[in-house]
Amino acid sequence: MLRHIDTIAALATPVGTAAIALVRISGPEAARLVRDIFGETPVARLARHADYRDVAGMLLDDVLFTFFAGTASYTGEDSLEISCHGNPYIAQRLLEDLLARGCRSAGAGEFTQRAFLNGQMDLVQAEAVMDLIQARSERALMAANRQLRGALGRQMTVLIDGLLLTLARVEAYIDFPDEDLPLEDRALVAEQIADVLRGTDRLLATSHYGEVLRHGIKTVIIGAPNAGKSSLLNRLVGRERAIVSPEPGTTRDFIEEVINLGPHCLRLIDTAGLNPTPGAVEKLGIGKTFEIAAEADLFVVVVDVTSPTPLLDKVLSDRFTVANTVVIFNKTDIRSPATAMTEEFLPGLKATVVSVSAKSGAGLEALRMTLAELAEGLAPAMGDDVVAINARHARALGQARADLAAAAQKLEAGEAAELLASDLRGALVSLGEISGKVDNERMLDALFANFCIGK
Ligand SMILES: Nc1nc2c(ncn2[C@@H]2O[C@H](COP(=O)(O)OP(=O)(O)O)[C@@H](O)[C@H]2O)c(=O)[nH]1
Ligand SMILES: [Mg+2]
Repeated sequence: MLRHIDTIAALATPVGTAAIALVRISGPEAARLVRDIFGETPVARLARHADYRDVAGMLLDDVLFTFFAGTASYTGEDSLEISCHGNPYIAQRLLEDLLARGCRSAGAGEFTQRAFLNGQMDLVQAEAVMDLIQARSERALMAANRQLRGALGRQMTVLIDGLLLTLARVEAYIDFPDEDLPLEDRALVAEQIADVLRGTDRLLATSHYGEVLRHGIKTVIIGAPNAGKSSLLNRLVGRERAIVSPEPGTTRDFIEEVINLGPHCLRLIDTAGLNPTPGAVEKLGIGKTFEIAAEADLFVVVVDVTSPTPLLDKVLSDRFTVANTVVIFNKTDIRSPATAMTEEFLPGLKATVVSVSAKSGAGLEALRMTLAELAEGLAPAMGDDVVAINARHARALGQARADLAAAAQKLEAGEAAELLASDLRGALVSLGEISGKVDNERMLDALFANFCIGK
């Protein structure tokens, strides 16, 4: 086990927003600090009520502290948690006092980094902690909890074990250069490699959903100028977020807001209206609309029923499907939509149509339900052990995939076992990086730097 010689301290709660603040300390000096500050012999996992006096003897606060011994702590080393009153000034004074007593300020994610380095969790679980802190929807929370409890780790173990078995079989022939891999072994190895490839692909296929869970479902609101896109965004967000104006072309920049619908989190993006004869600034906005639409998960197409809508550009409408698009007939407080309207404006599109009035709020609930259903459809059907990988996992899996494919090809071409083994070993290294069998210190530092201070 790695030993950290310094003891770190940090505030683990948001400053100034809570009644109680938690100051966290981890490292070899934790037990001494209990004795020095509170004059008590540390007893593990026992909450103690005490006065906090600084080194100069000044009474700072009335606190609750808990000591955690050795591996029975989050970080895997002696730790101390002090709950003080949630006054940023008090918390600051406590932290300053702890520094005066020999602690050092913790870096971002340093507690979790220590937990990882001390073997309390693997890298995938450490990332799950970050996902938990940042989860904005029930689905994201569920996925993070599953990952924290080892769901992805288990699937990685299956892949790695399969690959180790294959490698062992191939390596057995390396020492006998005269002997080729016998035909029956060849078939078996080919089958095993294909198996690992399938597993790798299954995980890689969750990458986009992972993105959706971590950052929200990218939902773009598009339509002609003045169709009521900004009004609709405001309705869905529940406040006046975007400027609404009778003057067409008001929204030139992009307004992004996060909303929750049932267990889902949507990132709503209000775009510049698709004006067929735009001015210069408007043109820039429209270009950006196309860029955003190219990566969108869901489309909300707004049609103003009171005025003819220009046909949407084919580049856009080609991306619309029943599964990703809802067509809104807006301003129904003024006029009822003609039934032939969708066919007229979006020929051939079989998407759900919802009539609303962004002005009165009529139809908004139906729209929310439709959006929630579309969001539900984005989740991969994977049963209980659903995992959703992140960008780092996807990179490593992609590398492993390339090595595995190369190995399969070499096997097919009858190349030497040694060359085959080298590819398989490469794949093994890449898969190992996911749970953290890595010696790349810089990569680890970068990863934990994404955490917040105190975690
Ligand atoms: N009567 C009525 N007016 C609406 C409705 N939705 C939007 N408007 C009006 O239409 C104009 C353009 O709305 P806005 O949301 O800025 O449209 P955008 O250009 O598509 O973002 C504004 O004057 C809104 O008040 C609606 O449902 N009913
Ligand atoms: Mg607008």
